[in-house]
Amino acid sequence: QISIRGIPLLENVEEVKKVFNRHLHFTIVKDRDVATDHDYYESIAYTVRDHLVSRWIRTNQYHFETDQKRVYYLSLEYHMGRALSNCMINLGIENSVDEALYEMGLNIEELEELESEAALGNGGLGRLAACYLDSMATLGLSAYGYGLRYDYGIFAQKIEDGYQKEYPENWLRYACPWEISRPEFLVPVQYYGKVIDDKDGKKKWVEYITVHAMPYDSPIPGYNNNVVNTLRLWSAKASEKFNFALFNSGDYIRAVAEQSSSEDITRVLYPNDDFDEGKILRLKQEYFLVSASVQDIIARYKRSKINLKADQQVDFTNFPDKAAIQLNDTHPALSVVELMRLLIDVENLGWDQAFDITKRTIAFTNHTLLPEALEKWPIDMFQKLLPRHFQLITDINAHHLDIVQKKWPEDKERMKRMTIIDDEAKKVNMGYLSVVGSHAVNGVAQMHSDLLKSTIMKDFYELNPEKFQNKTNGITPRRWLLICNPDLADLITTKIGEGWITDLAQLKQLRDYVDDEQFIRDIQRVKFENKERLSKFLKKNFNVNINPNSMFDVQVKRLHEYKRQLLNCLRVITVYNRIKANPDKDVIQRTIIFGGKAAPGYKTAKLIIKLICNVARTVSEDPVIGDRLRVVFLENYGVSLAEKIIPAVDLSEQISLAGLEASGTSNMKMMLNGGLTIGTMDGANVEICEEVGKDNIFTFGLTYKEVDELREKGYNAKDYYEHNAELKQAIEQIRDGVFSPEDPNLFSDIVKSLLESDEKFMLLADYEEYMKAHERVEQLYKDGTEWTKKCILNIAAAGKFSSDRAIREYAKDIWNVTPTDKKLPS
Ligand code: 26Q
Repeated sequence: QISIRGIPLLENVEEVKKVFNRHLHFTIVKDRDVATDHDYYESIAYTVRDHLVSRWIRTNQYHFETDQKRVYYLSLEYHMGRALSNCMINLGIENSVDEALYEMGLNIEELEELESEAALGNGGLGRLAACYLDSMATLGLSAYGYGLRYDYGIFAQKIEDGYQKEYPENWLRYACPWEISRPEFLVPVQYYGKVIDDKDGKKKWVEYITVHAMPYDSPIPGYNNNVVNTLRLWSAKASEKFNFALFNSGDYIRAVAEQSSSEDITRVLYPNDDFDEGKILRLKQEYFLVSASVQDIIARYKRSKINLKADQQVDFTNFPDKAAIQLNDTHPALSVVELMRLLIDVENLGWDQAFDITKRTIAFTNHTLLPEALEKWPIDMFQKLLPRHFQLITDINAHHLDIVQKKWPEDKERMKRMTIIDDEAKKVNMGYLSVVGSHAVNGVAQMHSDLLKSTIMKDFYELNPEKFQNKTNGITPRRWLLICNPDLADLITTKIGEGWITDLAQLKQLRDYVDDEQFIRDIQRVKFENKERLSKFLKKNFNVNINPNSMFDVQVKRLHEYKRQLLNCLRVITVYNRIKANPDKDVIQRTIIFGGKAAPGYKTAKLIIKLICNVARTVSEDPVIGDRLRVVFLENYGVSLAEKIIPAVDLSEQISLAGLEASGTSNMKMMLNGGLTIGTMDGANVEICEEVGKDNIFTFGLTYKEVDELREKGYNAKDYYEHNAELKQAIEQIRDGVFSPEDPNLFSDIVKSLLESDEKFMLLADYEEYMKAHERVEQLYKDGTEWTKKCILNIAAAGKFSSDRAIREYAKDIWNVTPTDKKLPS
C-alpha cells in the first residue's frame, strides 16, 4: 500500500472503531439496530473531526505565540465541496478509517456521498477561494478565510423536459459536523441612521439599526503538516435590543417578524455569476461580511501578544505589518472604508494616518473585465444605508482627485474618468475604490492582468504603475488529483515519489516516461477505469447511458454566453449532420458532455440549455447515429460532480471569445488529470499553451488583438453564415425547428442573435477554425499511443497551475509573509 493515504496500523484502526462507536452512542444517540446510513456518516465525520481538534487549538496557540503576520482572505463566496475525504487525506488517516469501517461492515465511499456539500459559491471565484485556503494552510501561513454562512447556497439544478429548474439547496438541513458556532464572538453591524458632528469636532454615526453577526468556524487542515487554519463564516442574528421598543409597545408579532427579516441578510447566496443587479440586499450582505470581519481583525490585533502587554492605548502604526487583507473581487471592497471608519471614529487616528494604514493593509484581486459585472452602487441607496461610509468615500475621492490633478493639471477628461463617485451616473464605482484603497492590484492570468492595465484600469495604471501585478490562478493538487483521481495519483507516485503533492512542479519528471510503453498502458488503463466509473455513476444516479469506449469531450462550467456553449452546440449539430450525410464513414465515437448552471434570471443562458438538451434528444433518437455520437447535459454541476467528471475527461473544451475569460480553472483541473485542451487564446489557456507547447494543445480562433480589430472594422455575422454551408445548415435547422418539432419557433431568439452584426461573442467568426481543430483532435485520437503521450506531457506540464505556486507569489509579492514547511506537533 502506498503511504500517501496513511498506513492502517492495527492500533489506529481499533482506535477509529472505538471513537466511531462512542460517537454513534453519545453524539448521535443511536445503536446499530436503528442507525441510518446518515447517522454513520455523521459518526465518522465526528471521529475524523476529533483528530483535527487538538491540531486546531495548537495552531491557534502557535500563531499567538509567534505572532507572525496574519493573512485575511475576504470573499462573498467559498465553494468548499465536501470536507470528509479532504480532512482524512490531509491528516493521513484515510486508510485507517477505510479499514475500520470495512471491518464494521460499512463502506467509506458510500458514506462520503451522504455529506451535503458546502456550495456557498457560484463558480470559479468561489472555488478559487477554497483552493487558496487549502494552500495557505499547507504552506503554514497564519491565514483566515472570512465569508458568509448562507442558509441556502447555490441552487440545486434539475433538468425537466430539457429546461433548467431551480430548487433551494438547504445544506444545513442536517447539522453540519464541521462548523462550530462562537456566540461569544458576536459582532454588531450597523445600518442606516445619520452622521452628526460631535462636540469634539468628530463625526458620529447615530440612529442606526443593529444586526448581530454570529461566527461559525470551520477547520482548514493543511496537507500533512498538522496545521489547521480557520474559515469563519458570519450568520445574521437579529439584535434583541433594536426591537425593544416594539416588544414593549405590545406589538409582539411585528417585533418578531422584523427580527426574522434582519436575519434574511445571510439567507441566500446571489446566484449571479458575473452580473451585478444592484440590489440593496446584496449591498447589505457585502457590508455585513466586511464590518464583522474588519472588527474581528482589529479585535484580534488588540488581543495579540505585543498589544496585550502594552497597557496604554493600542498603537496601530504596525497594523499593516501584522495583518494583510485580500479582497476577492470588489464584493468586499467596503473594507477600505470600514477600516478607515474604525481607525478614525473608534480608534481616534487622524485621517492621513488611517488612510496610509488602510492602503498598506489591503490588496485587491480583479476577476473580470465584463462591464455588466463591475459593481457600481447607486449613490442614493448607498448613502442611505451607509451614511458614514459615503462621507469617507467622498473624502478619499477628493484626496485621490487632488493627486490626479497635480499629476495632470490640464486633463479635465481624465479627472472625470477617474472619479470614484460619478455624479452624472449617480454611482459609486467599487473597482476604483478598491484600487485607490489598496497597495496592490492583480488580475488572475497574465493576459487578463495585461488587459486590466490597458482597458478598464488604464488611467489607474498610469497613476500608480507599481501597484499592478499578475497572479495566475491555481488549483489545489490535493482535491483535484490526490483525492479525486486516486489511481492516477498512485501511478504518478510509483514513478516520481510523492513530492509532487506539495511541489507540483515535480510532475515534469514524468517527461522521462513519455516513451515508456508500460507507463503509457497504465495511463490508458487508469483513464479508462475512470470513464467506466463515471459511466456507472451516471447510469445509477441519472439513468444516463454513456459508453466508456468513446472519447469524453467535456465542457463543464457556468452557463454564460461569453463561454460559448452555443458554439460547442453548433459543432455538435454539424458532427451529427456529417454522420447522417456519410453514414458509412469511419469516425471515432464521441460522448459530448455539458454541465453547468445558468443564473435563474438569465433567459438566453437557460434557452441554450434547452437547445443542448433538445439536440441531445434528437441525436439519441436517431437510429442512423448509433453509438457514434452521444450528447448529454449533466444536471447540477458543482464541486462533487466535478470530482467525478474531471478524472474521466479526454478533451477539455475552453472556447470563450478571446479577452473575456479572465483565467478559467476547469482548464487546469482537466490538464492535471490528463485531458487535452481544445481552446482559444484566452485567460490561462495562453499559459497552458506556453507550458505544454503548442503541439500538445489544440488552439484555434481569433486572438484578443484580432477580436479588437474585427470589432473595429465591423463584425458581420451574415458573411460567415453565407460562406459556410455547414454552419448555415446548422443554424437553419435550429431556425426551422428540427430540434423542437413541437414548437418550431422555440429557438428563434437564439438564431436571431447569432446573426446580428453586433453579436458580442462572435460565435460564427470562430466556427470554422473550431471545426478544423476538432478534425485535428480526431486524427490524433485515432492513434491511442500518440494521444496518450500528449496526455502525459500535459500532466507533466501542469505544475505551474498549483494553487501552492499562486499562494507563494501572493505571500512574497503582496502579503510579505513567509511560507514554511515546518510541521507542528501532531
Ligand atoms: C456581483 C454583484 C452582485 C451579485 C453577484 C456578483 C458576482 C458574483 C460572482 C459577480 C461575479 C461573480 C463571480 C465571478 C467569477 O467567478 N469569475 C471567475 O473567476 C475565476 C477565478 O479567478 C476565473 O477563473 C474566471 O475566469 C472568472 O470568470
